[in-house]
Amino acid sequence: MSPKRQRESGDPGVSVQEKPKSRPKLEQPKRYKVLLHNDDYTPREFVLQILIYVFNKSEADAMAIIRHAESHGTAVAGVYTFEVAETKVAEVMKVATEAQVPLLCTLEPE
Ligand code: TYC
Repeated sequence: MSPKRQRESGDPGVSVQEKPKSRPKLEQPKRYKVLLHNDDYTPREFVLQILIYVFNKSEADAMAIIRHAESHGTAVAGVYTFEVAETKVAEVMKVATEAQVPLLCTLEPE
């Protein structure tokens, strides 16, 4: 006998899951700031290219971030989920190491 016919005949053999009244509350994933640390040796042009190509900033936004890092010591290059933030940090540290500049990039919870 098909499940449909069983239900029509009042046979409780097939149970139908009731729709939940409300969705379970899903936590928003924690976000992390990726910080660029100022130093006296990394060329501005190098930091500018990183902000444009790794963090997808416009040239004007990138320059504002550089100025912020230079006057405050650090600046937020972007805010991401942990995995994305970690990947950005690794990318920056890789190109900085390859270019032999002391640029430091870290992450911290938002
Ligand atoms: N202060 C560096 C210079 O004058 C440029 C720079 C900016 C380096 C921001 C790092 O996070 C940084 N060449």
